[in-house]
Amino acid sequence: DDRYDVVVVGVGGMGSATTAHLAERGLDVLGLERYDIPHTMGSSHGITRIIRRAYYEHPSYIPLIERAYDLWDELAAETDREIIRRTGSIDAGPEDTVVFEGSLRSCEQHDIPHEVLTSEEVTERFPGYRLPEGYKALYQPDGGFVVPEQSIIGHVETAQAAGADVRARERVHDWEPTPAGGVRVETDRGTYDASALVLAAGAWNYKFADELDGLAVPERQVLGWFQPERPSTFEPDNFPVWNLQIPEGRFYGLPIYDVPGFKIGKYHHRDERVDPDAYETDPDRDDERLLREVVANYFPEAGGPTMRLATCMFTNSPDEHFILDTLPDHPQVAVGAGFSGHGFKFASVIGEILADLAVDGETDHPIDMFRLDRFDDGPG
Ligand code: PYC
Repeated sequence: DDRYDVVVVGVGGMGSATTAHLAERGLDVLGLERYDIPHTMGSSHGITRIIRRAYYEHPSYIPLIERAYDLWDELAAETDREIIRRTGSIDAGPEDTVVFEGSLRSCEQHDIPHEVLTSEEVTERFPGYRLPEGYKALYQPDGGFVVPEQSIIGHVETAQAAGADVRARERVHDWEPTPAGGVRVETDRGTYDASALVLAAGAWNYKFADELDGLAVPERQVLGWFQPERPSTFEPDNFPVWNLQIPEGRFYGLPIYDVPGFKIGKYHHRDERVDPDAYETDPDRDDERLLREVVANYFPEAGGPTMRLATCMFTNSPDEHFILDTLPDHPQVAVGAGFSGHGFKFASVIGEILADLAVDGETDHPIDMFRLDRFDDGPG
């Protein structure tokens, strides 16, 4: 049968969650992925992704992160997979910087348990850290990481168990609205009609909707894993995930998990806007040096041999807040885009929101801040 209630373009973090939510509501849903499920070509790989309630980006994310945590825990219980792991989180920097101050504000406004620690206190509790004197750190005990590959597999299993069709290695060429108010989707294997479409194609989303041109811009990123002197210091039970705002830029990192190395990355690594179909996916020595410098200065016991390097992409919106909406001229098309390097932790709830938008055109979740019309006067 080539007719569906909803077709979802992209079965990565967001698309797999959306497909699962739609299927569990009893809808006939088709999830289409041009690569493998899961794969390493986009923005849904890398083994660990930070999740944190200390949301320095904006307090408006807190209701969404609360729901995301519940949904991750449910998915882990239903699928018996390790999908989320709590390690605590540290958000630190000089006192008057956004990462620390914004995290503190979010925690205070929403009554989230937290502690403010000095650099020395951080090292006493978590010996892998060496923050400069005078820095402020917010510790939040529910922080940790989501395992992206496991979460995609878990969502796809859930979707399939509820009757969804999910297909890898099938590339969507284009879609068009139909006179009846639905959509027709053309792939390299067939044509499908559906009542609604969800664009969850990550870095490729702008190629499916002109409305996203300049609003969901892919950027090359690099991840590094380095071997610590004493691995136990950097294992999940002893080492909280972190975000740091330092003179070198804004960096993040995670404990050893699956790869025998401590993981680190820099936000907006080398400010390289890219075409997701044509960019350098192999990290080079300069990419590595940029990360190693920060390991040496702030996590000096973790600067051993390189264990792994990888690239991935952010897809940035102009204000670095998400884009969650239906297309203005096509209300049957829901879009999740522009997650700007901080979206994966929300994938479980984004799936619920995109399912709402695809079915009802609306959602009860508070997404006013994420609507497309905020850019009506241009991207800036
Ligand atoms: O949102 O904490 C985060 C994060 C870490 C790396 C990229 N984003």
